[in-house]
Amino acid sequence: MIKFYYSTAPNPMKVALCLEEMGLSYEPIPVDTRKGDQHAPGYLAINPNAKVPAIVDGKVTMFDSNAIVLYLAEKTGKFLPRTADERGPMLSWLMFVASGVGPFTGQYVHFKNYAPEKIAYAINRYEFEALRHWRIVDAQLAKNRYLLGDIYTVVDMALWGWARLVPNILGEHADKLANVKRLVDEISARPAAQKAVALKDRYTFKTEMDEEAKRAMFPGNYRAQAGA
Ligand SMILES: N[C@@H](CCC(=O)N[C@@H](CS)C(=O)NCC(=O)O)C(=O)O
Repeated sequence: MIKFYYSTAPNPMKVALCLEEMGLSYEPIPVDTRKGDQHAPGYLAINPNAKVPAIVDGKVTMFDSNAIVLYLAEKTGKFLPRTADERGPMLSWLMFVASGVGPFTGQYVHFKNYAPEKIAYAINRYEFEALRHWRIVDAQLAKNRYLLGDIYTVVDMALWGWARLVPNILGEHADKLANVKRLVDEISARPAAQKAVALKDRYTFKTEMDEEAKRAMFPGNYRAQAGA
């Protein structure tokens, strides 16, 4: 049984969707990042990056969501492209989600909602870059039902983690991303997605963004006090 270290945040949710879509049995283990569970020595031995998700599958220990989804697809042989020629584009889109869509959207959320000072330059840069990435995704989905064409793959699952939050994050800009919305609606209606979302009912994660949560999630803000 795969041990799945999760919260309900975007990166763990893409792995939850994959586990459910692939019919893999797993034990969900909550990591309450607003309480600082990600910094516990036992968890750092699994994920030295102190983030969620992570998995332990027998002798295999993994962190970083997009690496995990690719591992699960290759392990099961499911939700992969059909031909060797399609593997290249699959890697491009998966890495684009991993290194572009997710981080720029995440930084936009950070500077807009959580940064202790509202820095117009940072908010503008990350809003622009997040939107630019989502428009590229939307254009690809205007041409194709799924990111890789006519088949639903792990790349769509990786995108869904963030895509389901686009209306909350991008506000009125989301209205112009009709193809992203179409894909999210389709995936979210799948039984696997509903089971993934239902993970939120198994454990009550801390919601307050209080001092403890800020210290756990934004340790860089406390460098002077820590002497780091
Ligand atoms: N590149 C990592 C990023 C993981 C990540 O940033 N996870 C967030 C939740 S979406 C997290 O653990 N946040 C808590 C923290 O930063 O302390 C991945 O894709 O798994």
